[in-house]
Amino acid sequence: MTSPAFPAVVRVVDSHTEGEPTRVVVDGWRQPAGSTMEARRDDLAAHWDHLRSAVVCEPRGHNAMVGALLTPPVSAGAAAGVIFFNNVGYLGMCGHGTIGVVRTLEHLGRIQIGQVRLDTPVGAVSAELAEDGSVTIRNVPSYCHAKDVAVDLPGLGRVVGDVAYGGNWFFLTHLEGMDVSLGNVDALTRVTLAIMEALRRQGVTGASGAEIDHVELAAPPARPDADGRNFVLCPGGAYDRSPCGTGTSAVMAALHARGKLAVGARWRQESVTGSLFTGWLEASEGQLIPHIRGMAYVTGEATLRFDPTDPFRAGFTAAG
Ligand code: PYC
Repeated sequence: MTSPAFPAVVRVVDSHTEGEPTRVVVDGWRQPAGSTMEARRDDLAAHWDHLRSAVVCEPRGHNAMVGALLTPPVSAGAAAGVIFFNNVGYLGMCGHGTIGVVRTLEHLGRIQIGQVRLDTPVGAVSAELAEDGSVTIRNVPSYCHAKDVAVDLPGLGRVVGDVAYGGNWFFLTHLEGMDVSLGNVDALTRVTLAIMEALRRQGVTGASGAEIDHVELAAPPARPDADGRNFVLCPGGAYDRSPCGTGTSAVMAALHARGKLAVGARWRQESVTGSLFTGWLEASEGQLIPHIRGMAYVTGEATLRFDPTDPFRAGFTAAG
């Protein structure tokens, strides 16, 4: 067996968006082949998956780290393409990651205050970087696919929730009396993993059989300036430290489908860490376009090395 190829070094810029980390690859990683972002993501998965795990998993990263590979754009007017990935695979879109990418591009001097468009495997997203450093993303169209879907958890009983799309597929539910706080993340992780397994066992999917790979629990807010608090389990078993951009998009689409959130009305989503995104829906050509506003902060720049004698140079994760 030939060992996988590694570049000499990969340069990254780290940031966090309302608590959730993003590691943007800015140099060193050979560009994936393909003329669409989907084809490029598939090329990465087929030929460079060892680099995905090397960059975001231990010992260089950890299970909650989301990576973002910048590529040349595929559509006119876009500043760059971006492929998001995590400890187990690839994300269609990533809201907190997009906010992190925008702040990183500003940090690198590649963009200024104002509008920027990025291509992703699930479509183009635009973002506005404001003077105060906040970033507002205009996400891909979102919708509620199915309401009141029941899943049975062994030993825990029946859980009912909505299946909604916000750039990734979500099962949105709440568990009466569940403490949605940082002190309870082990129990929250256990129960949301059980829900994820039950969805798979019972064949509950998004549109066209798409896998539901995020589970979101809603709870009353702890902050006086928030409308709801959440706990979001991501693919790979880590929880989102931010309020989750694609999750907030899915929640707003589901609330709208229930007549509980009007187009344009603000939805202030608090995370399990107490951070906040502000979102709203725009109606455009029969579709609901979520807008999500939050803050990201650059936390570091690093040059990653891949010693050929290192047995862990491709990274490792307990999740995969
Ligand atoms: O902000 O959309 C998001 C996200 C997805 C997974 C982690 N963060």
